[in-house]
Amino acid sequence: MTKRALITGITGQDGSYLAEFLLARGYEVHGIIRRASTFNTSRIDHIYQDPNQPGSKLFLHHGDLTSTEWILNLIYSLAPDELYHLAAQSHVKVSFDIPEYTGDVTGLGTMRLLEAIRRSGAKTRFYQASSSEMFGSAPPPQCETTVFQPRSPYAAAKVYAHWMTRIYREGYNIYATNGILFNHESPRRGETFVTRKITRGVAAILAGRADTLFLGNLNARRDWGYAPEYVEAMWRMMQQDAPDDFVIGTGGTHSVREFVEEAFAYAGLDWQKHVKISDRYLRPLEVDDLIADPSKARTQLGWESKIGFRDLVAIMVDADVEAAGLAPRGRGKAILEAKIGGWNHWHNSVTQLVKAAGGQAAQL
Ligand code: NDP
Ligand code: GDR
Repeated sequence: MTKRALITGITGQDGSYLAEFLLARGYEVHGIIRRASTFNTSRIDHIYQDPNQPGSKLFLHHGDLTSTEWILNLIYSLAPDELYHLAAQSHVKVSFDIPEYTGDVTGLGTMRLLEAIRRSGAKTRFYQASSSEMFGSAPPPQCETTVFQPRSPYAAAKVYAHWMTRIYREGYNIYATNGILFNHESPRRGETFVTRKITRGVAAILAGRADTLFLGNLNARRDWGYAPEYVEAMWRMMQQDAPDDFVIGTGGTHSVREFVEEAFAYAGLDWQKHVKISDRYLRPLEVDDLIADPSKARTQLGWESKIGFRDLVAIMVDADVEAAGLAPRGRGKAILEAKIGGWNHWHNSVTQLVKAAGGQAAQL
């Protein structure tokens, strides 16, 4: 029987990869998009299907996490087998600027969905996009039992959502799983997250369109992985007999400075000639070092990351260089072809990036 999935945040990095992944497995996929005066679907345009055509498997619905009017109806009428809740105000720095909105969307938004499942009585399995940011200042490596010490309004909102997921699991017997994912990146990463900002900056410098890249704290360390692999982990969690919590990451860590060095060196550039520090990108509080201990995911889900740090940098630089209209070095593309199957749609993602490249400002 065809399985039906509902994805919040389908227009984001993870939502777009997850939609591709589920469609490739024969799912009927429903996604929530926000009404906007301009198109906000560039990450999923390549998989769009006309819902009027027989055999369509992808359906989009308008909704916003700040309200409940759409949720109950949708859960009642669709009764999805699996609900992947990925939508959030997901930028940590921005959460210091708009803490109330972040709490509403990232925290309360999760409760609104869980409550709709409870009230509808649907047998929907629920996935919560929890985050390594919840660990905050807890010393690495971090695993499922590490105590959360959040360091931002975003992280605090995620801790609330994480615990509400457990409360609905244990209190109401709802299949509700938390995936505690460490940073994962790709050519589809939002342009204001540091990895993508760096790889776009490298491409703009190579293309002669910029000379300087302004960044904040270069000392922070993160466990960076490749996003398409992480959406497979989400799906694997939802196929377990019982709901649970899982940490997903590579088990390695690198500083922002190392990412900068690697990206510029791969492109044949000297980073010290181009990178400057701006206070604008510093945060009131910082998370210094995150390293996943993904042992549980390895043994229970059979999941392990295949793309390492240097490969990730090469993939992202190649994509942005190609999007800037230049010939990429090609190691990144070759790695994808060798290590990953066909479902990550490299060419489509790059085509969309080329279209989107027209003059977007990366300096938030
Ligand atoms: P993105 O920022 O790329 O995407 C966020 C999605 O949420 C977009 O589709 C966005 O819609 C949607 N959204 C934002 N606000 C609302 C709202 N009020 N109502 C409805 N939809 C909304 O995030 P990622 O894909 O990178 O991450 C997916 C999830 O995983 C997020 O919850 C994030 O916090 C979490 N996470 C991410 C990690 C990472 O490294 N990427 C690591 C750990 C957790 P629109 O396109 O209209 O803006
Ligand atoms: P993060 O990702 O906060 O880890 O949250 P981000 O890429 O924004 O920052 C990573 C580190 O880089 C430092 N940094 C800068 N960051 C940005 N955005 N811009 C800069 O110019 C810059 N210079 C240095 C930051 O201070 C930080 O230490 C991401 C998001 O996807 C969350 O939604 C997710 O939950 C976590 O990853 C896991």
